Amino acid sequence: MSAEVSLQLNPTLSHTLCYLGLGGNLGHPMALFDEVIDYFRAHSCAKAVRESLRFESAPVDATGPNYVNSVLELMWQGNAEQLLHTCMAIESQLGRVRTTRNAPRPIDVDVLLFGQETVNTSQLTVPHPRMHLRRFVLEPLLQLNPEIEIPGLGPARNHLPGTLDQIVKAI
Ligand code: PH2
Ligand code: MG
Ligand code: MG
Repeated sequence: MSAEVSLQLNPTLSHTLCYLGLGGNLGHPMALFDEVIDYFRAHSCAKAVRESLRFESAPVDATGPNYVNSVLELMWQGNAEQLLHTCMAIESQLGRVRTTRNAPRPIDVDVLLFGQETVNTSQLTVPHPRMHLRRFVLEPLLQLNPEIEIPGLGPARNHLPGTLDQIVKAI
């Protein structure tokens, strides 16, 4: 049996508690969020998938229609790069075409936290470098886990007061 096959069959390979940021401001983001959740619930490397409430907010550092945002919590069996590639795969499956940075998009799936690991590769930075500055991330994240820590930045809840000038509305 190849190493890859034996790894896939090993039920004890540990899972990591991860948080993903969902966002979208074109078309029907709510319907696409449902599809992202179905996709992760059906994925053999994911378990215990939970979504926060959804929030509407004005674009931050961007232009265009208001965004819908939420956070997904899941246990992921694999590494951070595999999770990133899975997020990118579902984004393109749902019709995301990358143009310019922060351009309006139907769906954005970002890796916010991968356990308490930090990742710095050309493709991926974890924790997400701006998550502690964005109320549309902190509100849903703290709803799922009020005690969550951001590696290097301490408890996420300590960063919320600095974002309260950003208006978010639960929908
Ligand atoms: N995403 C961005 C830029 N600005 N603003 C809001 N409100 N929500 C987002 O998801 C968002 C944003 C780039 O990913
Ligand atoms: Mg993204
Ligand atoms: Mg993003």
